[in-house]
Amino acid sequence: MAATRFVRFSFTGSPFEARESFYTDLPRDTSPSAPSASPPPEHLLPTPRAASPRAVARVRVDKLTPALFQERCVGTGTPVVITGLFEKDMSCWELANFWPLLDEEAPLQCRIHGGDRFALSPERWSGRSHARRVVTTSSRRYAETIASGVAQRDDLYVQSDIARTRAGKLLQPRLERLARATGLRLHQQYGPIVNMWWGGCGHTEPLHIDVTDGTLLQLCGQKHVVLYPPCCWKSLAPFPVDPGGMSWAFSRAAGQTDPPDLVRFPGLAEAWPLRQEVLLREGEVLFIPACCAHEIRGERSSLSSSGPQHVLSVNRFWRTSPYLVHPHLPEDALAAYEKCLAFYS
Ligand SMILES: O=C(O)CCC(=O)C(=O)O
Repeated sequence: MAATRFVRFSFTGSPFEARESFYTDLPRDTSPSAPSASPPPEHLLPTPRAASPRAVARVRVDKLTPALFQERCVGTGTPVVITGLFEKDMSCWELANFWPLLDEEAPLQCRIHGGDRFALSPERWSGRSHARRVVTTSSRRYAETIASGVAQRDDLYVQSDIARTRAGKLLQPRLERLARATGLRLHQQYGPIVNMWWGGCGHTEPLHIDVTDGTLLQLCGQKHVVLYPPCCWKSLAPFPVDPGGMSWAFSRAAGQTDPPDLVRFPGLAEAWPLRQEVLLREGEVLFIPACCAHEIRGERSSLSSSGPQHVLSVNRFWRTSPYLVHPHLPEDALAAYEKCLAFYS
């Protein structure tokens, strides 16, 4: 979800220069669990007419240094999957073990999208949401709707800051380690947020950007993620700035499949060949750079038993230089960002 609360940061110095993607000398994850099909680094360089989406590189957390990460990933707007942050046993994040780690009675806002692909139909959205409506629930009741299959049937989704819960406290040391390894710094307004994304299998968060760097930690189930380099955002049909309408951080070209609709979205002719795809597995972390558009579908994990399964992740938005955001926003969004959001970088 797009970050919406930021403070102003004034622009000084020279305009930001366009960034190029590269992976060349990131130390790659060569552990036995790393996917053996990863193409060699030179295949990951941008190939504007590539027929199939490019892969996202994987790197072990213990191979990272802040200088390397800042130069190769933050500075270039390059997503990467970070492995090795969690131990192998992820059972505490399974549905039955997880929901009691939240405050049982604390209200959670649950979005009801509807099982008719409403969340992927921007032409049907009205107002400021891609959900039909929002209801209040609790972790216990929501876990029941997942276990009964209702959450999947009606495409329900919960997003909430769980930093103060037992689950959030369990995750803080991992997030601190991630910060030490990457040099990512706490966002001045969000602070140590632990932003939970919780649903049944099959929900898709439609194509959008965040104006901060983000890290998505996959705790249960897996996520299929499509990403576009930050330079593509203007070609991806972003919503215009409209105080009563959908956020300008979302795209009208959500839910595209191959081949994309180039008649309605001619900008996709440029952007589509530059997209990347990754299946984010349990225990992995995806670094999503600011302005890197992403669409994320939750899926059942192939490792799990046949019982009810939920898809659970948390993300954190990090402090981000406006210089990394500025070149990628359309004019109207840039004015809105400067007015109220860049303050909070
Ligand atoms: O996992 C999701 O459903 C959305 C996550 C997201 O948009 C993000 O991490 O920025």
